[in-house]
Amino acid sequence: MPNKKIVLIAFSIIIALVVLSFIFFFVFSLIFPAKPPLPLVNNNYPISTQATSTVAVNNTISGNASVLPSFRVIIPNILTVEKCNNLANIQDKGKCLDRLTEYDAVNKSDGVKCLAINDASFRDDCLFRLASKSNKISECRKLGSDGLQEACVNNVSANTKDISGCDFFAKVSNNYQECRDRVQAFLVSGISDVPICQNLKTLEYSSLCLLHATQSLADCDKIVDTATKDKCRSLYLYPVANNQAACEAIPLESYRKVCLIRIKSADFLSVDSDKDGLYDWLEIWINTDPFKADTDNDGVSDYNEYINETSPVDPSSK
Ligand SMILES: [Ca+2]
Ligand SMILES: [Ca+2]
Repeated sequence: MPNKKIVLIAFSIIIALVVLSFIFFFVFSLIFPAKPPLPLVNNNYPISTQATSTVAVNNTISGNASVLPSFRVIIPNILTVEKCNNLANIQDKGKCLDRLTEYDAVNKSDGVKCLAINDASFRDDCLFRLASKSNKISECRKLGSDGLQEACVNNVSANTKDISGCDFFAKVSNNYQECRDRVQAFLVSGISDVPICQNLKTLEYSSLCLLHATQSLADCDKIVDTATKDKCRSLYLYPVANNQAACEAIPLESYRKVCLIRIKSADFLSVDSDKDGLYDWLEIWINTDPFKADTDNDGVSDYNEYINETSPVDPSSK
């Protein structure tokens, strides 16, 4: 009997230790959380700093018929084969079943299952997500169109931080440059890398690069070049500014003015002050003037330069 009692006490002590260690790690994670998310991931500029960011940006520009599928299809938990089959409309039923198949294929990394999807956009969506999940350039080549293959390669290269993946593109093409700039933007990890960001030719990646090279607003103050420091401070201050005083404290004029519009506009994400086809939030991100349709005065609008991949801030490029 006493032995049984000892075993019981020992068992209770072990349980107590396990519970205590869980409490300890929970409290520890509250006090020392993992690196906090960058402030960009909010609705003030709808740009994520994750590898899929440009795809989201390209899909948001008005008038730009994007070749990319809505690859972030979220499958509601409530969707079941039975519920799909109960849908009255035959097309809704088909799409519902396709979405379920896609969900299953991505979960199981089953490319053959993707090919069984009837709807072409869901099928491509499925292959795109699988390729991004496997992070293999070879999987990107299975996609149905050049545009999708390119988007996929961009994504995989940025995810794997492997600049050699960009060799997929012809070396003289803008795509090659963009792909490399993108990977660089994800490779940097310190103030000493800021010069790399300054040398990137793809405008949106220079902003992203700067955010990845710094960890906080305080890091911006360590940058020697004044213009880059102001850009850095603006990138951090803009998304969290939610009143007039906070907006007015932003160093760069374009960020400051767009911030003041944002806090007063209920429909800010579709505000295009200079009516050139590029939203204000995007223009500050890519360094063009949101209040001037042709920032570099070369006769070609910012929108056309952005779409044609010439530089909207360099008059010798048009
Ligand atoms: Ca505009
Ligand atoms: Ca121009």
